[in-house]
Order: sequence, then structure tokens, then C-alpha cells
Amino acid sequence: MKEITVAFVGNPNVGKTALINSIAGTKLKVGNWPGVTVEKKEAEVTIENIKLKLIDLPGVYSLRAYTLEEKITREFLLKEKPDIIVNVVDATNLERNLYLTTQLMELGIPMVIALNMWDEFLDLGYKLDINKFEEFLGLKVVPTVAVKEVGIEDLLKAILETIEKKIIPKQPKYSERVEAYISKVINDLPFNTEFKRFIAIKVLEGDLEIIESLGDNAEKIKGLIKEFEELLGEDGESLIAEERYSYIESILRETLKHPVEKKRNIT
Ligand code: GDP
Ligand code: K
Ligand code: MG
Repeated sequence: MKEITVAFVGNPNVGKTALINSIAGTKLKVGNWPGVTVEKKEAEVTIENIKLKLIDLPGVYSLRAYTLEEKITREFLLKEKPDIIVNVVDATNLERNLYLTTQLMELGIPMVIALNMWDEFLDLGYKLDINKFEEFLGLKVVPTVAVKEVGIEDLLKAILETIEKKIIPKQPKYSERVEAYISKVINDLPFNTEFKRFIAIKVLEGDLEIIESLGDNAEKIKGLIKEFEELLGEDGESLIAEERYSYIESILRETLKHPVEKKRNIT
């Protein structure tokens, strides 16, 4: 039987565990990640003769490796290379949640988005043009209410289709100046990796763990980072963060309608 590893990734408290529970029922196994006390939860479910291994990764806001949760989640994605990522997003907090999404997209792993908390999203009066949103990101997007088992069938369908068609998200495009440096770093990477773009961007963000992994090329690349920061007049991490947020804003401007504020009666 074909076996597929599905990594659930998202900010803390967005409904990752609730979503896995409603897909797999009571089959969630709880353990620990090797060497640490962070809980490792996983479940298995078989659909259409495909065994899905659902991995509940620790909640993170970013794929830096500052916190233990970030380290575990990043290690898993880069080393275990899941077949597909389900990026669980709190639909009521899209701008903040999509900051992580941009980084996940850069991995180039097949991916779908579960727009969870869809009940609250609707209650608050938001509207989203899902087709347009999917088109911008180049992946399937499924509204879900994990605690009410809403959207679960559609999410499973999207997962299977994304795997079958190997739907890799589009790459967030940054400014020309930043893209030029991403290309330069990619050219200087000393090893072959399928995560070239992800690694290059992390290098420009000043990610020490990744820079040190570049071995003999680290010094040359540090020179490039210095040049990059001097040219653009800011530290790499802030620069890239700004670029991520302007990419996110450009998409939300075209797809998300905020609730119309109720007019207060003036008496
Ligand atoms: P995790 O940290 O991402 O694993 O999030 P959890 O699965 O623990 O869920 C966080 C909280 O949000 C819990 O109190 C859930 O009951 C609640 N929750 C999860 N999904 C939904 C949803 O779709 N709608 C609403 N209203 N609450 C949800
Ligand atoms: K939680
Ligand atoms: Mg959880």
C-alpha cells in the first residue's frame, strides 16, 4: 500500500490538532520528539488504498530555528521531507498566519492550505475570494471548521489531488534587488539541495545555523550578506520580513474584504 506523510504546520492554536483528530477519529498517538519534552502527535488513516501518516508538528510563527518548536518543525520538514504539507491557517488572522505560509511555500514541497476557524471568519463578516486566493498562491485552499468536522472531506480530496498532481505552490516574488541576491546566494551554495531557494533566503535573513552549514563557503556568503545589507541599508531579517508582508498585502488587497464597520448612532 502507498504510504504518504502529511505534515500539519501552522501557528500555535490554529486548530492543527483538532483537524487531525477530526480526520483520524480517536487514533491520535501521543509521544515525544527525540530528546525533548515537546509532544509528538501522529495518527494514521487509510483512504482509497493510501495510508496517510498525519504528523502534528509544533506550532510556529516562523521557520527560523530560535525556539525548540521552530527547530523541531524545521528539522522535520528539511530532513524527513514529508510528501505534503497541510498549512493550517487561522482564517480570522490571515495577514499574520501567511507570514509562515510564505516560508513554507519556499520549500517547494506539495502543499494545501486549510483555512480553519472558518465559522469565526464568517461570523466576523469577512469575505474571501477563494478562487483568486488559490490562483495567487498556486495551491488548493479549503475552508474548515475543525471542531465541527466541516470541510474535512474536501480537505482530504485536496490532499489526495495535490499529491497525485504534485501541486507545488508558486514562489512568492520579491523585489528585483532581493531576487538578485537570492540568485547570487543560490550560485554559491556548496551542496546540492532541493531546498535551494528556501536556504538562500534563510541565508539572507542571517540564519546562523544555515550559514554555518555552508562550510568553506560560509565566509564568501557572509561577504554577500554584508554587501546585501549595506546596499539596502537594513538588516537582512527585517528586509526580508518587509518583502514577505508586502507580498501578503498584495494578495489580500485583491482577495479579502474586511467587515464593514457598523455605523454608530449619533445621538
Ligand atoms: P493547535 O494548537 O493548532 O493544535 O490548535 P488546537 O487544535 O489545539 O485548537 C486550538 C483551539 O481552537 C481549541 O480550543 C479548539 O477547540 C479551537 N478550534 C479549533 N478549530 C476550530 C474551528 O474551526 N473553529 C472554532 N471556532 N474553534 C476551533
Ligand atoms: K494548543
Ligand atoms: Mg496542537
